[in-house]
Amino acid sequence: MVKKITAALGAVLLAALAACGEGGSGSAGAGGGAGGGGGDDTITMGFAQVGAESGWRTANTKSIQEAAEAAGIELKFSDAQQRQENQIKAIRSYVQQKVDVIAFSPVVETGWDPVLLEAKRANIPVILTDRAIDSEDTSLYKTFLGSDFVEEGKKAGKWLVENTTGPQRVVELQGNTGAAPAIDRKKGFEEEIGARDDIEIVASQPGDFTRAGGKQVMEAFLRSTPNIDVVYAHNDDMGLGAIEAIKAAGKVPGKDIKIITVDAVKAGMEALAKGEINFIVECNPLLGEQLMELAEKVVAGEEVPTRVVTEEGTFTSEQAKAALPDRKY
Ligand code: GYE
Repeated sequence: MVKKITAALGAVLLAALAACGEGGSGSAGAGGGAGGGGGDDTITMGFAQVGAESGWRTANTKSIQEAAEAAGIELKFSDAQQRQENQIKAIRSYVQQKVDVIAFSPVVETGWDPVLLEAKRANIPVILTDRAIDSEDTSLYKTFLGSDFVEEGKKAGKWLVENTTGPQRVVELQGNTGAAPAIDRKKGFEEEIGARDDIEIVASQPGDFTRAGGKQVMEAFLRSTPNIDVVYAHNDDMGLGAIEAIKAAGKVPGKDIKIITVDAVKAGMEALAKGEINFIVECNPLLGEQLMELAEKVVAGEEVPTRVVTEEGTFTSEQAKAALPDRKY
């Protein structure tokens, strides 16, 4: 019974997609029929993911895979293990396979022009999700769906400015070097703490957005940098790694050393509820549904906004306790 309903729903979706395709001029790629037996109008998307470095990324991947399935879009998925050369290879192979649309989350901001030019020449539209690229040629992609990372950094800095008094010595755990969220979260934070001349970033190093990276860098900071008051971590995972290092050094996270992070994934929210993290800026990984909607439009040759910003908030410890029971990731 359930199977039948699912099949019927699938058929309706396919019919709807077919109807969309008819009027439009843009079924550019010849990806139709590539496996899946979905008929000629099934959209095929090649998605080049950054990796599986964090809780955020895991939730993001799941969201994309589930949304593709729900929309009847055939997804070709690759994991670049945080290496740009792997992402470039994946994109190039999607061009060769003549997918209908390519989406990716660029691990770093620069160095994409040549491979995106190949996609453009093959008439395959590209959608950036989550992270932006730094290129003068905005014709290389149709739209960018994701958060405003400068804004996130500002929210983190503002909390520190408004919720502490007296000198604050901050250590910063950055995301991977050259990534949009690492660059922008640093920038936004620095802008806000500029309001107080007694807040100072005394050390700043990349921890690659991983728990192990955050722990390792924090251990080094604790050895080399005296009197640390605050950790600003560009994501929850690095903050969680820092908690381990702080405890191992005999200090109390959230009390002896305050911790501010970005993301608000479940493990981060649990640490916030316990008071081990003091403040989290939300970054929403559930981009799948919006991405599939954009993909359908772009493939049909419809206009889409060049920038779609995700809406998000912030959490204190009390707010984390209230939000946790309904948290999906
Ligand atoms: O904050 C971090 C992940 O690009 C927004 O990447 C994403 C960031 C996220 O590894 O946890």
